[in-house]
Amino acid sequence: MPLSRPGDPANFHLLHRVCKVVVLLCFLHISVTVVFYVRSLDTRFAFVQNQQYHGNATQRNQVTVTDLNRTHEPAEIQQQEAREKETESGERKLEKCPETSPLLVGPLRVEFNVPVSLDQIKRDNGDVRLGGRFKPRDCEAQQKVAVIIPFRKRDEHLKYWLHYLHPVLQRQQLDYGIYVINQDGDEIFNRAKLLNVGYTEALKEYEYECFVFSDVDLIPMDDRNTYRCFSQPRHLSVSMDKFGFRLPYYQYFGGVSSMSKEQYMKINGFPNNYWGWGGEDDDIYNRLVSRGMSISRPSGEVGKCRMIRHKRDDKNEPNPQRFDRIAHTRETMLKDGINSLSYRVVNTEKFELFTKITVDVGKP
Ligand SMILES: *[C@@H]1O[C@H](CO)[C@@H](O)[C@H](O)[C@H]1NC(C)=O
Ligand SMILES: *[C@@H]1O[C@H](CO)[C@@H](O)[C@H](O)[C@H]1NC(C)=O
Ligand SMILES: [Mn+2]
Repeated sequence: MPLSRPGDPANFHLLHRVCKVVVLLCFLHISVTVVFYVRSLDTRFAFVQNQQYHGNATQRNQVTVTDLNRTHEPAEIQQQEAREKETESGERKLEKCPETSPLLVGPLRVEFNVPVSLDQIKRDNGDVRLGGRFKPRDCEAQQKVAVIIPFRKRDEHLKYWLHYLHPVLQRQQLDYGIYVINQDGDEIFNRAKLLNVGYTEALKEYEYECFVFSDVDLIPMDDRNTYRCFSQPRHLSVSMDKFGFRLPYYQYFGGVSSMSKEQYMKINGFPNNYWGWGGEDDDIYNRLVSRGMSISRPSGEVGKCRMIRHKRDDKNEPNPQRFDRIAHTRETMLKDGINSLSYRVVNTEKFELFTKITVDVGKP
């Protein structure tokens, strides 16, 4: 085959085609950049949008979450821990656990048709200590995590939760404790206030640096969805079966979420005056955004989870004031939150698999 020389028309033709491809690639690159830029604007101005709608989820665009893989690494937390370690008087200095636990197995089978027994769960989780505490034996956990579960009369759900979550949290090599915050009495339910109580009570017990807030009926379907904190507040229940394994709307922050102590303090904790169902999670979202934070999420695949089907509880009717409330988060958050929290602990019980704190949170 004769080699073509530079001036050859065939050669020129080839060059032409190469140029075309390059231009096409550039165009593709720009489009992708623009799409991502618009997406980030969307997050930043979501606060405003949020105030403009009075319907909820169902009317809004559904967002697939496969492209929301923004795993912000908790650099500050790690650095701080490293510093703390230096100053420790080291008797038994364990090495830090790896950033990603080698014990993870990925997707999990989650079912609610076979009943589980507490005795069996205890036998399966022999390393869990009184009050639902655990830390890895062979390494020092990356984070100390308090898991807070707002609760009332859902013992069946709690059993499933303990059955599925204890093994997962242990494989994630966390230094964790489980706090079930039980609303005393039969007044209307107040989820966010119970979360504030959980935060406060857990901190009295141990130097937790990360808080995971979880509904009792939500079970992750993949153990790579680590129940810990990130450099931004994290939404963990991103693809629930209830919503067809999608986010119901981009600003959704309900179900399971996590926040470091610093992130939580930055927003003055959660609102105390959302009585009944709905809106409190949107209020929390507004708080985050108004303090310049954004949501971090696992991918839609890793963030899959199942909700135990149930009827709406008594005394948890939709809160008619919720739309009005979330429209004023920016003003109310300064005086309503962890700085205005008041409650009375009725009873603290240490069970083998969890700590149950029964609390009187008052009424509207
Ligand atoms: C998400 O990010 C991690 C770490 O960068 C990567 O290993 C993983 O493959 C990504 N997953 C998806 C679905 O993009
Ligand atoms: C909107 O719906 C979501 C999902 O059901 C819920 O968590 C949230 O509280 C609702 N917000 C309002 C304002 O009703
Ligand atoms: Mn539910």
